Amino acid sequence: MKILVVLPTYNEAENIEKIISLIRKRSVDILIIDDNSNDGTSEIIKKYLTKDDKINLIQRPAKLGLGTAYVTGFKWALQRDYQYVFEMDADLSHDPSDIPRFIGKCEEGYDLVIGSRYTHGTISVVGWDFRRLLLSKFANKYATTILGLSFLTDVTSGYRCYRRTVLESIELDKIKSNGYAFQIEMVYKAFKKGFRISEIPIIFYERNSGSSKMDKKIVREAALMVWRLRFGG
Ligand SMILES: Nc1nc2c(ncn2[C@@H]2O[C@H](COP(=O)(O)OP(=O)(O)OP(=O)(O)O)[C@@H](O)[C@H]2O)c(=O)[nH]1
Ligand SMILES: [Mg+2]
Repeated sequence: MKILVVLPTYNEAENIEKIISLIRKRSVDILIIDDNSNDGTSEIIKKYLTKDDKINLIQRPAKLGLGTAYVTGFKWALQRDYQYVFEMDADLSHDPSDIPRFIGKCEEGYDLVIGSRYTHGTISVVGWDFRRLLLSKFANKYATTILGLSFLTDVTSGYRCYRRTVLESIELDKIKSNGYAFQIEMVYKAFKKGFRISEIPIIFYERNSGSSKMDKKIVREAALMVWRLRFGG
């Protein structure tokens, strides 16, 4: 079974070695999409490229956003024979030892499995203040209610596993959003196409090192995008 983790990076020099080694322990391939990080991230990655042919790198000329990074990675995966494609953050917020549980859930017959921080009414986030938690919980409630996805608890989660057929069916060039909105848009499109979607519980650890790329613009984009998706704009 061929599995790929797409790992977008922007200034993750402090985290990249650790995350690469944790993922490779799981014997899955990695594709890193680095957006011209200026902290030496790509130089570190290049050391691995010569040693391990399961690690791949696409370098883009500038910070072009998370959404287009994933679309680039998905297309790369589809040109090859990967059956499952993961999204994962490079800042150690997502634990690669969860990978087998995602695959197990897919094997039960699900096409998209989301790693949720909020299953069964619990909150498994380490390191967020109350404001950030509230924003995330509210964003999820808002999006799932408007889009008819109330059977899901975490549609903004960036830790997930797609069966190949999902990525083949979604018109990746038509994806409009980039930040959190990208995660919501992908689940909604998979749902609209009739794919089976499920969640597994994960623990999310807020980054210890490096800097956040979250900002108000990303939140605004998500709030508006939900309505565009709902009314097909
Ligand atoms: N290639 C690429 N990667 C990005 C871009 N923006 C963010 N990333 C990466 O996407 C992942 C998630 O970004 P984060 O900055 O952690 O965003 P977040 O998780 O919403 O916010 P934090 O609270 O800071 O963790 C990380 O691996 C980033 O390095 C981008 O424009 N291009
Ligand atoms: Mg993060």
